[in-house]
Amino acid sequence: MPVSLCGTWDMVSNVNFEEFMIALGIGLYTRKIALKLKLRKVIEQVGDRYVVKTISTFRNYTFSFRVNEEFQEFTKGLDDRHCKSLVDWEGNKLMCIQKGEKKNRGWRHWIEDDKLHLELHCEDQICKQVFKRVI
Ligand code: YOG
Repeated sequence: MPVSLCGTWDMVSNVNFEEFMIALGIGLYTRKIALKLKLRKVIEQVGDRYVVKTISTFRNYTFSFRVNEEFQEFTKGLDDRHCKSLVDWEGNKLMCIQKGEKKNRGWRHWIEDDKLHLELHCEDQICKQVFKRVI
């Protein structure tokens, strides 16, 4: 059983976020706002269902899933696209494939050095975010 991702986590670094947003087709004005945000992740697990909340002063995004069960995801307030999303463990990494209009889209979460790591990818861009535990 991999180490738990559950908890409240605050962003400490965000590398290549702008290029990732460009790959998603996010407009300039929204990108400028988004780049200044310090995101918070709240990850909860109830039974085999996970809830991942991404929280900011600008917008929030909540995604809920069961591991290894395909879901319809609507990325409301992000790029507003519909995807067929599948989350599964890949060793110690929780990984999501988001099938839809954008090629090679998805993310990976894992714990390393007591930090929560997130790699978001879309087309040829990878954004790397690191979060530290709150409390
Ligand atoms: O997380 O899907 O943890 O769902 C990436 C934003 C900015 C909106 C954050 C508000 C992608 C404008 C969510 C951001 C850029 C920019 C706070 C990543 C799109 C639009 C909500 C994500 C996964 C993994 C869980």
